[in-house]
Amino acid sequence: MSNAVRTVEGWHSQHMVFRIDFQKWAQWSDADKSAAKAELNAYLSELETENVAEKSSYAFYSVNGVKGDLLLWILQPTLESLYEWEIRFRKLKIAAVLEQTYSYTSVTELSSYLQSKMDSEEANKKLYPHIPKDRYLCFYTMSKKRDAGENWFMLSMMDRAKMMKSHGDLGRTYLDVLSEYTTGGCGLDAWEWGITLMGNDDVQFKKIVYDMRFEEVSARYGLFGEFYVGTIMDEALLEKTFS
Ligand code: 76R
Repeated sequence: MSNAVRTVEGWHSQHMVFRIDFQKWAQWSDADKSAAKAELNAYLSELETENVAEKSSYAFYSVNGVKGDLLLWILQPTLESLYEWEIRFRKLKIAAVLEQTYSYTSVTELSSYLQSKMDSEEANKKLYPHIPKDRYLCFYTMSKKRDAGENWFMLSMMDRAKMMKSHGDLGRTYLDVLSEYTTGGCGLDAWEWGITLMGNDDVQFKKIVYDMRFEEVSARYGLFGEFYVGTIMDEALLEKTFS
């Protein structure tokens, strides 16, 4: 019998990070700036229309620090439609002042560590999420260790399930202050998973990630990529950013 964990996949997911060239933007005429902002807003409202109809979902946030300034997360039913939205964004006028600094391609995922919950309402919400408009977002990638003597993938299903149960139990204590979305990138991108946390108190991101470091599954087997954290790009922040 295979030792592999069964997974169920939902929507395709693309996290994209862009840096804004403010010097270049400052040289644009007011007319060009307005046209570019209007076109970006039209693009975002199309995403919002699909989101409201629950055909897909998305999130648009700022990014603090040197890794970029904007994070656009798009969830779509297929790889093809994901690509279409991606290139449409990159063809927007405003893209002339954006440099893409990161992307992560993955798929929303549920694993059979959840056994009984695989086709529940809760499972559907994870596979086809309606991304909330929370004030803050934190995104990062992770993989699990495959070292000699410490290889997650060589453990028995029972050992992994036990650790994942404990992981889930800790995770659930945070559900009143944040929501978490796991997307799987095995075979699609460099890291095995993308973790997106959303909430209205950014300090809770630090708390959950720190708490989880003491959980065996993260403490012993977790490997992490960069962390991207930022604030929702609502109309006011968009206006401030591109003023
Ligand atoms: O018993 C259960 O219900 C477990 C459900 C569950 C699974 C299967 C679960 C719950 N997670 C699962 C899988 Mn998770 N999760 C992370 C991180 O920073 C770190 O140390 C780890 C990053 C966070 C913060 C988090 C939060 N989870 C996974 C997987 C795939 C593992 C695999 O297949 O091997 C990864 C990589 C991962 C990582 N997890 C929860 C949370 C939270 C808040 C919960 C409970 C809430 C919920 O079910 O929505």
